[in-house]
Amino acid sequence: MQRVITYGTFDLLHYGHINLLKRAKEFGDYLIVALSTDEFNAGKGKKSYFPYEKRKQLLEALRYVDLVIPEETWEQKRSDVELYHIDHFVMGSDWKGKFDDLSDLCEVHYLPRTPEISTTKIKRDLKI
Ligand code: C2G
Repeated sequence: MQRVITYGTFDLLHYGHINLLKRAKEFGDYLIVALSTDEFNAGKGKKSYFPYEKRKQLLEALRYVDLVIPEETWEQKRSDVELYHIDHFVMGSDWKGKFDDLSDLCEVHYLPRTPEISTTKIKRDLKI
């Protein structure tokens, strides 16, 4: 049983997110998504359109996702990897290099982002 984890806000869920989650799941058998809470997002200077519970509901409906846990701090990744016995840590390439310190605990993978789509672009195009 290979266990995978990834982190993010996943607001206005779109095909870039789905592509990431699909590829993350391909590293193993069980995918955990650590979903940024509204409070954590405020710390990132982000205000999501959907609140945490709605973003969680959307992710839990996806075939690739086995468990959604809250992401409340930047520092929780190491303890998450240990607590959930993670074998693969996966993030999009915009985070390349940022989490290499976890490579003593698990394999760290940065996957190419899906070009030309982002939550910011959706909001901009819809002017919300
Ligand atoms: N992503 C992608 N392609 C896109 C948009 C997003 O591959 N077109 C990926 C990002 O690289 C990230 C994941 O989808 O791995 C979630 O993206 P966000 O919700 O924007 O997450 P972010 O704000 O980067 O938060 O502690 C880590 C942070 O919580 C990550």
